[in-house]
Amino acid sequence: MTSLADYGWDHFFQPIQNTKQELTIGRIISIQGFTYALFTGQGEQEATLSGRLLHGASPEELPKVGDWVTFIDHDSPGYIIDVLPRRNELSRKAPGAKTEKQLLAANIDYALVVQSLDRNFNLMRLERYLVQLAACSIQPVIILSKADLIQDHTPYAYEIRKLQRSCPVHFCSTLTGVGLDELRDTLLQKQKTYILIGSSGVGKSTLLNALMGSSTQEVSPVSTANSKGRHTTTTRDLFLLPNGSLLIDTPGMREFGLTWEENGNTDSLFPAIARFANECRFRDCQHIHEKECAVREAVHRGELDKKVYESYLKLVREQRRFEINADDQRRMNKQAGRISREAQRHRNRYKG
Ligand SMILES: Nc1nc2c(ncn2[C@@H]2O[C@H](COP(=O)(O)OP(=O)(O)OP(=O)(O)O)[C@@H](O)[C@H]2O)c(=O)[nH]1
Ligand SMILES: [Mg+2]
Ligand SMILES: [Zn+2]
Repeated sequence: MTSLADYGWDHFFQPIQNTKQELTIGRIISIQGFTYALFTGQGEQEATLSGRLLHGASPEELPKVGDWVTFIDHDSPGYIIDVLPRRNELSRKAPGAKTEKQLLAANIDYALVVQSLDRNFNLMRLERYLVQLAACSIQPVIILSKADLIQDHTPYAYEIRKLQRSCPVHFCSTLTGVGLDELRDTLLQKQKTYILIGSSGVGKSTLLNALMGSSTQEVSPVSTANSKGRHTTTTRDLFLLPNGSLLIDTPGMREFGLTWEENGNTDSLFPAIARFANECRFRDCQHIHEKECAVREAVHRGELDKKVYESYLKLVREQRRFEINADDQRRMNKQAGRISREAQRHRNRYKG
């Protein structure tokens, strides 16, 4: 019998005490509209939202894949009552012009950032993923897929070293089987939750199927990495692998916008910058045009890659823009709330 622990339950998650009703605990494994598939310890079950969640919760508070929830299972489908406090949240800026945070999944131990070794490999896109993951407190593992397409791995490993991050880098191919045993037997741990992220066509679902040992997920019949727009996977789903680890497959992403809020920790999200930043003359150095900036000096000396430095400036600018827009948005929402409350009062007065 599969237990909650097999699905990643541990001492961090505490059921919210509720003496009135008998509540069951489950983990969200997939979402179709307002129907949620849960793993419960008694197997899989369907549930919908309780009225309180349906009408009172913000989009971020609604259950996401990976969430632990309490629910009432007297009826089928059951009713989800509460989302338990999350260990972390994987988010990005919602695609398009709007400044909104979109929550992709919850309670993730590691993100498998997949780039394929055709023309998909892009160091700066990789850095963007790694920065946002660090901001979400999720550890990354870099997966370079379709390793059968190249002869020599060393240039890729060399490029990634420029980011000066300590996360594992793993080459694999589902075609030749290279790297799969190591993934199964050493990298992916039992009862830990992993999420596959990356562009469409890099082979995320093919990799999931290889690890499952079955054709669980539909995969694109042709290699699509270079023809943008084919999105084979359309939902996020959590699977228990035969080796005991938990893996979420996701639709390919075109955009992975940053959403972190500045709280003085910017440099810590960029280890390549942080290495030198302590030596800057000014403690609040932005590393742009200040005198005696150790970061820029490191670029001149060739100890910090120029592209990595420039991507740092670009990502920080993007983050600032997000934060300013998010502030404006909050102010506007508050104002809109006030106006609609006043209008309501007005209407009530006339009614009464
Ligand atoms: N050469 C090669 N092709 C691969 C490998 N793995 C996957 N592919 C091909 O890449 C294509 C896309 O694979 P998918 O698994 O559907 O890609 P995905 O990342 O899940 O794409 P989305 O669901 O759209 O996000 C398929 O045609 C696979 O056959 C590999 O190791 N080597
Ligand atoms: Mg897929
Ligand atoms: Zn500096």
